[in-house]
Amino acid sequence: IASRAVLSSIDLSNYDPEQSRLMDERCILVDENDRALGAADKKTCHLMENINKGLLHRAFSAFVFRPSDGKLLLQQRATEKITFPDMWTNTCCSHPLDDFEQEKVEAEQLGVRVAASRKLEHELGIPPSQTPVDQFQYLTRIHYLAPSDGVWGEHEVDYILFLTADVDVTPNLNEIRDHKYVSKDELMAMFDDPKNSFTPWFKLIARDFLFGWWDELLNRRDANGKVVAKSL
Ligand code: DMA
Ligand code: MN
Repeated sequence: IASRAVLSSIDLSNYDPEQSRLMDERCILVDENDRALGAADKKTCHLMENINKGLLHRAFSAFVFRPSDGKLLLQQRATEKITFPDMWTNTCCSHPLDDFEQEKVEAEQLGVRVAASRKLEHELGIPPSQTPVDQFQYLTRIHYLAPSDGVWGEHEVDYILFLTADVDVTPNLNEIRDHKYVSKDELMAMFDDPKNSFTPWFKLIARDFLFGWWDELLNRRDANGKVVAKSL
């Protein structure tokens, strides 16, 4: 598959320079069974031209819940993002990179956990000490394809990771415009308001996994009423 990907002539100079630079990161290419096949730069992986030929890469979607009230931390993607700008989405999404040995480790989903901790710091400024890799609860992996605009899109095997933790947020404004904590009802109201737009993967994961899991999470509290994180 990788050999058929085009080295595209798409010019990134009209995009934000930092986001253009990040297009040089190297994603892990996988087959439909999530078997690693090699690597390709993020730009190549996210061009619909290549996605339409079957190019698929590994990703994660992290969801951080606040222990005191079980609210979910959302982010609104920055206008500078090349794919899916300005959309509301789960706490943090990105890719384990071929650039880092640790992020290629598949046992216990270590690679995606390490990548999640790294990107929670990069995008939201959350100290890695607040996102220990063994605290993430791995739910499942989903294979999905979603166009962003005519040129860009996503085609991923996406690992869903939940974390219940108190975190200190210092937004990286090149990555996120806004962030907020929402309850399940508040999120449903956001979904119902046509003024808001959401990433396709967040809508999908919310529908299929999040809402059911959220009820269970809220039922697991300690003697002080704090939400308790437990393995599934
Ligand atoms: C990519 O997210 C990953 C998923 C699951 C869609 P992203 O576009 O936020 O990643 P990055 O910020 O690293 O480009
Ligand atoms: Mn991707």
